[in-house]
Amino acid sequence: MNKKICVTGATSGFGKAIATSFARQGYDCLITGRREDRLLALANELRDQYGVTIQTLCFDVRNREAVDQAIASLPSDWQSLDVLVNNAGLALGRDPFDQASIEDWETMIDTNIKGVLYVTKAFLEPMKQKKSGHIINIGSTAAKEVYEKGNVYCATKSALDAISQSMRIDLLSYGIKVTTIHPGAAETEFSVVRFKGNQNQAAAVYEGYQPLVAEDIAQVVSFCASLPPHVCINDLVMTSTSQANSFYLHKPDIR
Ligand code: NDP
Ligand code: 8X3
Repeated sequence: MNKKICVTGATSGFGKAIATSFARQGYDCLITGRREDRLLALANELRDQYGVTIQTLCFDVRNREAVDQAIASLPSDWQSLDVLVNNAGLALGRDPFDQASIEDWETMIDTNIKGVLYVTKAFLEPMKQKKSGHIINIGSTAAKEVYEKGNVYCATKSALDAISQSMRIDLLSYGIKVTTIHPGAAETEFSVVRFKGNQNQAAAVYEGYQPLVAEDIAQVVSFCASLPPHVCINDLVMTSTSQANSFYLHKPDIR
């Protein structure tokens, strides 16, 4: 039987690349997101290309009832995962604290923190029972250094960092691995979402240097999941070679 992975937020960016990488390796994949058309298109593509089984679940991670119902609707073998990648997330706005929108803050808190809690809880019991499983959370360099106008986005990723550490401690006796991967700037739809559709503002984030691409993150997630049962990468920060941390970004093409 193939191993099973669930990737949240697989309709774009990291999630799509992660699902593709694991399907290529022969994993059966459960892919989730809110945009059903994209989920179905990716499912068909991965089935055709890699001959693995793909399940789709369309739900909003902020809606606890929807999360529970969607996961409970799965056949029991799909509820028992080898790997869960909590990837769905977003930033909204890049404004000083006093000017930022409270609605944006609530959306980020509900998605990046509460969404991870809901999804993880819903998949935990079978992992506990079989005393194995790997939870991989997608954090950010924003968790490590708070940057100007990053306020609540940074806070959500910092909270995720703390939650991951706590999961690692509390799930130790069940043999469940918890890995947090903290990427720096990567060119996906992330900035288009953050700047609410403003393509020019989004493109400017990646000008003048080579940012990470989604496949880089997928490669690292795959590596973490490929290690022997007794080895766990706990916390990993990865950036483009042009970036040292949230503050230092070298733009060789811009003088
Ligand atoms: P994208 O915008 O390309 O992808 C985000 C994914 O999250 C989409 O598939 C989207 O699906 C899903 N998503 C967002 N909100 C919800 C929701 N409420 N319910 C369900 N799914 C949701 O961005 P990235 O791939 O770049 O981001 C993936 C993760 O990586 C995020 O957690 C982000 O914070 C983090 N990250 C990104 C970095 C970057 O520079 N790009 C760097 C470090 C971390 P849909 O809209 O269909 O629901
Ligand atoms: C996304 C990277 O630098 O915009 O988490 O916070 S950054």
